[in-house]
Amino acid sequence: MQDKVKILMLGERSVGKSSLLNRYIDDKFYDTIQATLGVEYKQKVITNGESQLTVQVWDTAGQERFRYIAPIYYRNAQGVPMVYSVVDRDSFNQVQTWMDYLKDQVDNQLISIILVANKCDLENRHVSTSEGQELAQLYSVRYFECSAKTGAQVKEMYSELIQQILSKRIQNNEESQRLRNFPQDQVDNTQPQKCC
Ligand SMILES: Nc1nc2c(ncn2[C@@H]2O[C@H](COP(=O)(O)OP(=O)(O)OP(=O)(O)O)[C@@H](O)[C@H]2O)c(=O)[nH]1
Ligand SMILES: [Mg+2]
Repeated sequence: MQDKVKILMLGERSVGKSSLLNRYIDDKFYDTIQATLGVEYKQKVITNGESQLTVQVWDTAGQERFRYIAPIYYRNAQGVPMVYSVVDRDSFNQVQTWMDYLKDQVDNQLISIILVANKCDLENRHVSTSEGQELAQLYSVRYFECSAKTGAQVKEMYSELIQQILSKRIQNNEESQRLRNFPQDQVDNTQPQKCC
């Protein structure tokens, strides 16, 4: 059976979620692209060491009117590029809302998140590198500056996310294995002792 990871693109409208996905999956960029309506996905198979991995990237709509469709698609998501645009201050300010929303839908321990500053090819920046780095530190996540247009750091960002997902999966498997192997008498010892 082929192994699979599920990635979910999140962030405000027009920040370039679909464009990052298109760059990663098809290595294409479009100056004119339709806003995403609802949810759709694309996937590709990559070689990971000796095994093959299907990377499924789900794309969501940033427009507010679609926001409440998405939660069922959040389920089983293992990684999220949380995207804002460096030329759109509001999209940066809205990251907090998206993070809160995500945390309401998924188990924090099971999901890997990367903060993505997109459209870095543009010169009229409204959000600086240090502001992005500080926000990433606040959430304890990695920070990438990307451009879907030039392709800068796009592959690297997805690769880092996939590595984080796979490491987390190993950690969680080891943890559940450890708990399964934990001797019953030791489990009982953790119960509070009655004094009388
Ligand atoms: N210069 C530049 N333009 C970009 C970049 N990424 C996306 N764009 C442009 O920004 C616009 C919006 O891109 P989309 O990929 O549709 O944004 P989205 O986040 O998917 O938007 P919704 O589907 O509405 O949520 C399009 O005109 C893209 O061509 C980038 O890295 N650099
Ligand atoms: Mg889109």
